[in-house]
Amino acid sequence: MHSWPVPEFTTLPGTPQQLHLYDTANQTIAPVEVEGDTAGMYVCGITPYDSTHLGHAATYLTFDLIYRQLLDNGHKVHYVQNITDVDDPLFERAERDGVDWRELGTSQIDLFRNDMELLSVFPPQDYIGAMEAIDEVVDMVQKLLDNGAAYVVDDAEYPDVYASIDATANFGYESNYSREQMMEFFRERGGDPDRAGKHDPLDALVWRAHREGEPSWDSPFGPGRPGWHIECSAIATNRLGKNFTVQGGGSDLIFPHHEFSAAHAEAALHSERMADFYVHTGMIGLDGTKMSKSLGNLVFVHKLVEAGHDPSAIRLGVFAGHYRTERDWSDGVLMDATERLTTWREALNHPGSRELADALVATLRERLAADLDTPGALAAVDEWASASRGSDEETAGELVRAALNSLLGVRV
Ligand code: 5CA
Ligand code: ZN
Repeated sequence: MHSWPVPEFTTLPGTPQQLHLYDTANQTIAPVEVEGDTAGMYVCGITPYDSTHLGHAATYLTFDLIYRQLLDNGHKVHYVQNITDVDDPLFERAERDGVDWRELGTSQIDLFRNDMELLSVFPPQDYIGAMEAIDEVVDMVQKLLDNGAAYVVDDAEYPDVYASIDATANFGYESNYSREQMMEFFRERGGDPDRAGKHDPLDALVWRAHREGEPSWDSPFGPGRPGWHIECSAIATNRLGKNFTVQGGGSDLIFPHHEFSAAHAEAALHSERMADFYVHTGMIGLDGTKMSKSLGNLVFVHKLVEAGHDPSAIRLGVFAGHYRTERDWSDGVLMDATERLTTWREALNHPGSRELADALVATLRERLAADLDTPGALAAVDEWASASRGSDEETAGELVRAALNSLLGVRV
C-alpha cells in the first residue's frame, strides 16, 4: 500500500540529547539504545471503517515526535505500520451503509493519508494492509502450530485456530495486568472468552475459519482469515526482525492486542522479547468522554483544516498535554494553540540573538528527549517568545524555525 509524502526535516546544529521513553512492560523511563544505525518502529495502524478522528491523529503525532527524535539522535528509522483492512467493524459498517467493505476501506485509507500529510506526519516506509499480508500470517500460524503453541478447536464446522496463553513463559510481561484485568479487557476489546473448545478462555484467535458471507483465503488449515493480533506480529517481524526498537499504539491496545502480538511473535520465532519499548498514548476525549467511532463523538482533522484551522495549531493543541495522559480536545484547546502559534510567529519577526536561539534549541531537545515532555518544550518556546531577546542576528530566526519544524513539525 502506498503511504504519503515525507515532510521536510533539517539536521540541526548543536548537541542532540539521547531520547528516553517510558516502557509499558518495564514500567520505567529508559534511554533508547539502537543497535546498528537503524531504529525499527512498528505502530498499529487504523481499522478503516470511519474517518480518522483527533484521537487517532494524536497517537500518530506522538510516534511522529519519536521518529523526529530518533532522526535528531542520528539514527535512521525503519517505520512499519499496518492497516486492519479485514475485520468485523468494516463488514458491519459496509452492510449498514450498503457499500462494499473493500471500497469503504479504500476510501477511509485515502482520507487517513490525506490527514497525515496535512499534519506533516512522517510516513511509514512499509504501509501494509492485512490483505497484503495473508501469506505472512498463514506462515506464522503454521509456525505456531508446528511449535505446539497453537491448536485447532474441536469444531468440524468452524475449525478456528487459537494460540495458547501459556505458549511463552513470560506471558503478561507487556501489560503487567492481573488475570482479572486481562479477562475484563479481553471481553471488552474483541476477545471471545466464551468460545467453546478453547483450552483457556484467554487463548487468542489466530485464524478464523470461513463463515458464510465473510471473505476467506486458503491455507493448510482450511479457508479463513487472520486473527487480529497475529496480523501485527507477522507484518512487524517480517520487516523489522524478531526484535526491534519500538512497538506503539494507544493505551487501549496494551491488552490484549500488544500482549498477544508480542507473544505470538515470540512463540513463533523463539525470541525473548519482540520490542525493546512498548509505548502507549493516552486516550483523547471530547468534553470528558473518550473519542471513539462507536460513540460517534468525533472531531475530524480534515474538517478542522477545511474550516481554516492551521495544521500546525492542531499539532500544538495535541502537544499541549503529555502524550501519556488522557486528555480532552475542545474548541478551547484549539483556540489556545492558535494563539500560541500567532505569538511565536510574531516573535520571529524579531528573533533576537543567536545565543538565545541556541539556548532554546538545547532546551527543546532536552525536554523532548525526556519521554517527550511536550508541555515543557512548548513552555520553553513561550518563554523565549515573551523574553527580551536582544538585537536581531541573522541566523537566529532561521535556527528557531528549523528547530520547530524538525523537532515539533510546527511551521512558523
Ligand atoms: N487497527 C487496530 C490496530 S492494529 C486499531 O486499533 N485501529 S483503530 O483505528 O481503532 O485505532 C488506531 C490507533 O488509534 C490505535 O493505536 C488506537 O489505540 C488509537 N486510538 C483510537 N482511539 C483513540 C483515542 N480516542 N485517543 C488516542 N488514540 C486513539
Ligand atoms: Zn496492531
